[in-house]
Amino acid sequence: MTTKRERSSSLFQRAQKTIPGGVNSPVRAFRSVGGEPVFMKKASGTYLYDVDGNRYIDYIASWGPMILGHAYAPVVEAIQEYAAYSTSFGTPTELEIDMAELICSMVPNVDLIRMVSSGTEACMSALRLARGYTGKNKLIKFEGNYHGHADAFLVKAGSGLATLNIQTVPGVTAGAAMDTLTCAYNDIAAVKKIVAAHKGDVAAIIVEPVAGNMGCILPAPGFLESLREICTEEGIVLIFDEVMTGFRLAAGGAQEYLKVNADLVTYGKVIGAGMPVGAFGGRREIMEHIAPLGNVYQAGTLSGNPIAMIAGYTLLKELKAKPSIYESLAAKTAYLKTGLEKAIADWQEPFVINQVGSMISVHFSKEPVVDFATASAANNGRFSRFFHSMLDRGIYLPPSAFESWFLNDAISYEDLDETIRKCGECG
Ligand code: KE4
Repeated sequence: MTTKRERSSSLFQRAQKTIPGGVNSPVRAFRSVGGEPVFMKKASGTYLYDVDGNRYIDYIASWGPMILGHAYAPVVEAIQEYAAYSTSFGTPTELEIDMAELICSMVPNVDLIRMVSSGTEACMSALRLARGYTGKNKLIKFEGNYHGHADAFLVKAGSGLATLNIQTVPGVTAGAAMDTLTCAYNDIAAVKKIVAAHKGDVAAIIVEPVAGNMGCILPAPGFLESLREICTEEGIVLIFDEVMTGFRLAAGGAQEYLKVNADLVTYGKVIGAGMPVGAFGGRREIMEHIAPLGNVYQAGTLSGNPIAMIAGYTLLKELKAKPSIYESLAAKTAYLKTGLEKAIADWQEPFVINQVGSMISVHFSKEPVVDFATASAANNGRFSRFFHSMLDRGIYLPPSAFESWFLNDAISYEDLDETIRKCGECG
């Protein structure tokens, strides 16, 4: 079965003449699954519509933001209204206070929060703050975790680097990488060993509390709690990178869902409702080191942009007002998992499905997928064939085995049944 995508194909040829690889972010390029990326024209609810008029049930949700579905009316109307007041001032606005107060009312353990324009900026700034606050240099991150493309994080990172199998990134100097130490995700013994080997030098441990950049991988029981203990004992800043999990696993994100508090938390994706927004926040005693209060400099022309603020604020208010959305999303995702397990079991091929809340991923692996090594050892060529079989049937999955799928609450059980039925055809 093939779906006609001639206009997408011609746009991709044209795009490559002026945009590196024809895309503005590498994971969109289909490099690991093969074939040509699909150019979308519009989307509504849970459906994407490409430039050739094909409809897809969406399991990428713009890599997370579109948690209530595309073209969500209250968000669209708010953007339309506020765009008429100007799209940026370069001055403080009341909207930024409203947004900060709303976030601080939703998430635990954040006294002060600074808005930025991407998850990368949020994580980069949080790391600089942790180093400035502690006066220490080393960072511990986990293989397969992705915290955006700032130099310090491009060491054994997930997402596009795993997808493209980029081991070392040209342009990241030895100086930039030398302070980044890595451990396997879920390997707390390795963390203890590396902390002991660098006693007194570790400024921060940054972790995806639920990993979403090597597929969806859950923290092992006690993993996050042990990180918390180690950081408290050693005076290390624990940073939860909640760019994916924030406002997705629960209104209070992973800190609420998993009941472990970090010292700093970064946000992105859902917080902007599809507009460019990131944020980092945490306890006052740490955040007070950020300029202009302190000397840890961080800035941004469009940080707190009014259109981005009203979009994110409108969406977060909906999520705060209706926490039942999270039960609905988790139930739909669990239903999908059960259906996919039944459908794929008939193929007589090894596979595992990881799922937590509205994050899920399928791995053609004989063993549990619990870290980057087991995610990499899976039959990811089989995933590529699965991806295209589903795409040709109108189901849009993330174009990489190293990504989590994301459900939006506009999806119906009929859509889920259609997805499960079509998965059964892909064996
Ligand atoms: P951005 O700079 O892309 O807004 O956020 C970086 C980031 C930070 N932390 C986590 C946990 C993230 O997942 C991300 C970005 N995620 C990828 C998808 N896995 C974004 C997609 C892309 O690179 O185009």
